Amino acid sequence: VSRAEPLDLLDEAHSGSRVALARLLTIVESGGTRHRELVAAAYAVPPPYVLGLTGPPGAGKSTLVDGLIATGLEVGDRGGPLPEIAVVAIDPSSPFTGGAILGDRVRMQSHATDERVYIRSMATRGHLGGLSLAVPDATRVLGRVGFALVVVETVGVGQMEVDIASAADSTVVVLNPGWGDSMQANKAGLLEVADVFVVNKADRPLVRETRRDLEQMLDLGESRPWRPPIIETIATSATGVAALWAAVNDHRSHLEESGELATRRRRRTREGLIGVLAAESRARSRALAHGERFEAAVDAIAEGTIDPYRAADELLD
Ligand SMILES: Nc1nc2c(ncn2[C@@H]2O[C@H](COP(=O)(O)OP(=O)(O)OP(=O)(O)O)[C@@H](O)[C@H]2O)c(=O)[nH]1
Ligand SMILES: [Mg+2]
Repeated sequence: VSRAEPLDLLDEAHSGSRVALARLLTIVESGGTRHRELVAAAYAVPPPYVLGLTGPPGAGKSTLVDGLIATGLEVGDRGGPLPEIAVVAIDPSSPFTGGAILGDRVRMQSHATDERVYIRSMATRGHLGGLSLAVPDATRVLGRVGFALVVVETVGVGQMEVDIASAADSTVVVLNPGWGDSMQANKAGLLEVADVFVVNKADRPLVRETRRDLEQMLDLGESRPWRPPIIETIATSATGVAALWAAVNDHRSHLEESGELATRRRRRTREGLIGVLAAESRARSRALAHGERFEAAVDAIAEGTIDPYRAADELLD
C-alpha cells in the first residue's frame, strides 16, 4: 500500500517512472486527502515554466506542440537543449466525456514513444475547483518531478479557456486565416491573454487579411511594454515553428528581465488562492446543507421568523 502514497510516487516519478507520474496526475484530478499531501510537496519547490497554447478547435495546436517539442529538445533555451518536456492537453468543453475523447485530439504522435516527452490529457474527476485549479496543480506536480517546461494545450473558446490560459507564463493564441468572423464574441478575451499570436494554416488564403486584422486589434488596444508578435506557421510542415519557438523565448526573456514574470506569478497565486477559498467554501456550504441545524433554518425561513441571509450567517458561524 505504501507504494501508492503520494510521496513515494513522487520519488519514483522523479527517478523517471511514467507509471508513477500518471498516478500522481490522477490524484490531482481526483482531489481528496492524497491530493492534499501531494500539493504540499509540489508547491514547496519553484514552478516550472508554463507555456500555454490555446485557440479554437482544430486550429492546429497539437500539431504545433509537436513541432515545438522537437525544437525544444533540439535547440532548447539559453540553457541549451531541454532534457525533457511535459505536455498537458485539456478539453474543458466536454466535462461529460471525462476526457476519453482526448485520445483523438492529442496529435503529437511523433513523440508518443520518445521517453523525453510526457504527454497527458486531463479531465476533472472530483477536484473541488475543477480544471482551473487542477491544471495549475498538475503543472506544479510536473515541476516537482523535474520538468523545467510544461506545455498546456486548451481547446474550446470560452471563459474556461481564458482562465486556464492565464495559468501560463507565456500564452500562444493559435488562429487560422479568416478566423475573425466566427469569433467576434471572444476577441477581447483572446487579446487579453495572448503573448504571441500564431496564424496557423498559412498555406490557406486570407493570411495577409488576418494579420492585418490582428495588427489593427493590437493598435486599438492599450499600449503595453510587450507587443504580441504575429507568427505565420504551417504546422504540418513545421514551417515557422522555429520562429514561434524564438518568439516564445523572447517573451520569456522579456518577462524575466522586466520583473513581469514575478508580478504575473504573484497575480496568479492570488487568483489561485481565491479559487481555493471559493471551492472550499462551496464544499463547506454543501456539508452544512445537511442535518438538523440546516432543516431548522429552512423551517424558520418558511415561517418567516428569519431571512435566508441571516440564516446563512448563523449556519456559517
Ligand atoms: N492545411 C493545414 N492543415 C493543418 C495545419 N496544421 C494542422 N493542420 C491540420 O488540422 C487538423 C487539426 O490539427 P490539430 O493539431 O489536431 O489541431 P488542434 O487545434 O490541436 O485540434 P483540437 O485539439 O481538436 O482542438 C489536422 O488534420 C492537421 O493535420 C496547417 O498548417 N495547414
Ligand atoms: Mg489538439
